[in-house]
Amino acid sequence: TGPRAYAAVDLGASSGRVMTGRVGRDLLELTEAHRFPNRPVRLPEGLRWDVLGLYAGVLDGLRAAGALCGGRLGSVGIDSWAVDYGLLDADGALLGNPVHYRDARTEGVAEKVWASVPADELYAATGLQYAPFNTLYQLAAARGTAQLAAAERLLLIPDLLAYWLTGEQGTELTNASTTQLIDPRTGDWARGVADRLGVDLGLFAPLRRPGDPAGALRAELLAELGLTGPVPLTTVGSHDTASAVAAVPAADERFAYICTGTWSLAGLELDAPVLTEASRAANFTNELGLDGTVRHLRNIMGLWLLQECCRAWGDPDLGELLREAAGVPALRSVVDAGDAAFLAPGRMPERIAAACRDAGQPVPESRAEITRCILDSLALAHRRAVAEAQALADHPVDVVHIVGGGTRNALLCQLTADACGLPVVAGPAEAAALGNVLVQARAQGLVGDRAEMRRLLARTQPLERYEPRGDRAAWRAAEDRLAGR
Ligand code: LFR
Repeated sequence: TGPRAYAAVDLGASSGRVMTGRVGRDLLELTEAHRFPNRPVRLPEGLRWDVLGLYAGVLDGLRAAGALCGGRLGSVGIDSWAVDYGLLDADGALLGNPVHYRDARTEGVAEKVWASVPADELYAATGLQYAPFNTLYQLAAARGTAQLAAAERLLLIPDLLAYWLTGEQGTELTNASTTQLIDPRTGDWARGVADRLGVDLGLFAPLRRPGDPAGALRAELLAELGLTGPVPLTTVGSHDTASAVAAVPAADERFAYICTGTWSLAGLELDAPVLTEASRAANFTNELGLDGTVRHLRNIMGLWLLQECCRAWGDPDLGELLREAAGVPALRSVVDAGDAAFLAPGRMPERIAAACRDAGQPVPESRAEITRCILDSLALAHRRAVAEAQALADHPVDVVHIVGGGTRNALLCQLTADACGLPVVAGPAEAAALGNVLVQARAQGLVGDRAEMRRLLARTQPLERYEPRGDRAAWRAAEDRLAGR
């Protein structure tokens, strides 16, 4: 068979995109069909996603994707950020706007949950890091609300969009593993945890796995979108990080990855979860990936820190800002880029300055200095996560793969290589969309196993290599300074 075209819907925290991917024997080509902003909205009751706006963007995107390939799409796959969900009533209608994971409703909730199931037992059963936004804590925060009481169904964001496109409901496993209601050893629900916390697992639609069929576009949509039917939906790694890691172009298993974008997700791909007390104390998570793999990683605040500063500064030219930052002396002040104190939006330059002041370091003042502080801090957090992951999982690596939007930030890639003392291979930038497309192509027999997917990526995608430079002692000293050693 010749090459086939697939549509990948990939929703990020600040924008959504629909890409067409053409896949053949030696071909893997991605074209952006449509990109649209994802702007959270602050309502009196809190921070919400504009999910109808996103759905409209997806429809526009599918129309544009179809136009790029003569109306013939081999299939469609959807991925997005994790943990968030929409609730449906008994008629299948959406109840309210999905709550944004950066909303403040989960403040102080974890402590209440731990009073019923202690944090160490939760980790042993689910392998999930503590993050205030895990779906489990969101559900605990929603307890007693009229909306949750009326809900008959909970669909994670990609599953909600898939439902609107197809009329069929399911719960995709890689994303479900971020709810803190899945046992990473079995890939099935952690029923004990749900029972003890009074979570009704009946809210969830049946589990489905990457590669599983997920229905087909509703007939009414085909005409509206100019598509020739039937157009199947394929379940992909619907957690964007699962799709991104599937698209890491690694040659063997001795690699660490950093998925960069709004977040930096830094860690390892493993065959089994690491559920030790040391892993819990280091706040490493065990999320599920393709084919029973586990992502043992740490969430680092990522380029969110810089995005929020840029927003506060009225969106200056990023290229220029990065050039200036490259000229600022290295490692003058660093902040803990893993600190949940940076989770909420707003006043980011002031918060970063305050963190430096509190730690007795020089306070960055100019935009270039603050930018440099952020990039140094991210590289330092990458270094720590890559080192700790190897120790916790007893899994040494020779190379760090950076994928996602941060690959376009050459300074960040070079600093990460320097900090880790390892070569960095950067690319592809659109890893989540590529992983999404490849799983669809694999479901239709166009590519083989994960290793073959990775070989195809390495053969076809432009990659940039950064060798470690400079003095690692400076990074060690900055790490000690931050740890108060
Ligand atoms: C990245 C990501 C992370 C998840 C965070 C919140 O886009 O999916 O993996 O921890 O968003 O959902």
